[in-house]
Amino acid sequence: MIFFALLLGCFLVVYVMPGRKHRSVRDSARIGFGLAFAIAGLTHLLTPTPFVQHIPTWVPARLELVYATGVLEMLGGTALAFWPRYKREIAVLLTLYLLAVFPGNIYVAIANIDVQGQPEGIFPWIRLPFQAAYIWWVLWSSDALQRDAVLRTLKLISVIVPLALLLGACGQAADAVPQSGDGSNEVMLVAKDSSFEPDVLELPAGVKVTVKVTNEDGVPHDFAVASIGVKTETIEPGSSASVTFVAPDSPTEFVCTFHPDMKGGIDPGPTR
Ligand SMILES: [Cu+2]
Repeated sequence: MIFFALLLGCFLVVYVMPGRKHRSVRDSARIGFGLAFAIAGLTHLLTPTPFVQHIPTWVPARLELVYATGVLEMLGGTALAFWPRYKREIAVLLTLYLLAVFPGNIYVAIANIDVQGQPEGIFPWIRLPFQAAYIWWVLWSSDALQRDAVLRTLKLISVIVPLALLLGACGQAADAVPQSGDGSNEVMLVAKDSSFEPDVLELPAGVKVTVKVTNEDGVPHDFAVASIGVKTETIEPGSSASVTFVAPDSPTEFVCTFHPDMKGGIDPGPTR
C-alpha cells in the first residue's frame, strides 16, 4: 500500500509533466509504474531489513535475495518506462515477478511477522488484494492483456530460464570456494525499544564471532542463543556486553531471556 501511494504519485507526476502533448493516460500509467517499481527496487538496497523479514528464516541468503530482487526491480521498472517497444513482454515478466514474490506477503500475514516500518494486525491482510491491482495495472497500461503478447513472453522465458539456471549454478560453484575465515569478527547489536537492531545477523557458519550488545533501552536486557548455550550477563540500561561463539551452520534464533518477544535470527548464509 506504500507502493500504491508511490504508484499513484509517479503516475500523476508523469501525467502532468509538461513537454509531451500526446502522452495518453495509459502511457502515463505504464511509465509511472516503471518509475515506482524502480524506486521500490532502490529501497531494497537502501533499507533491506523490512524486505528480509518477508522471507522465511529457513531460506538461505535472505539478504542477498533482497539485493538481487532490488536490482531486478530497478532493471524491470526502468525497462518498462523507457523501452516501449518491448512493453508487453516486460509487463508479462513483471507480472510473473509479482506472482513469484507474492508468497512473501502471504507469509508475513499468516506468520504474523512484525515488519520494520509497517503496521501490524490487519494491515498485511488488507495489502494482499493490492497485488492483483498491481498486476492489472502493469498489464493494462502496457497493452499486454492479449494472447500473443503472453505467448511471445513464454517463448522469451523458455530462453531466459535455462540461462538463469546456468548462471545460478556457476554462481554457486564460485561460492563453494572455502572462505579464509580464521580471524574473529565483531558484530554490533543494539537493544532498543524492546527489539534488537539489526534483528538478522548474517554470520557465515563456522566463523568465530564476537557479538557486542549495547542496551539503549530503559530496562535491562540480555542476549542468548539457547540452542548453542550462549548467553551474556544481564545488560543494564546504557551499558554493553560481549559474547564470543562459533556461528551455527543453520538458521538460529536469538532472544532476550527477559522478553521472549524480543528476538532475532542468525542467518548462516548460503549452505556449502
Ligand atoms: Cu529484553
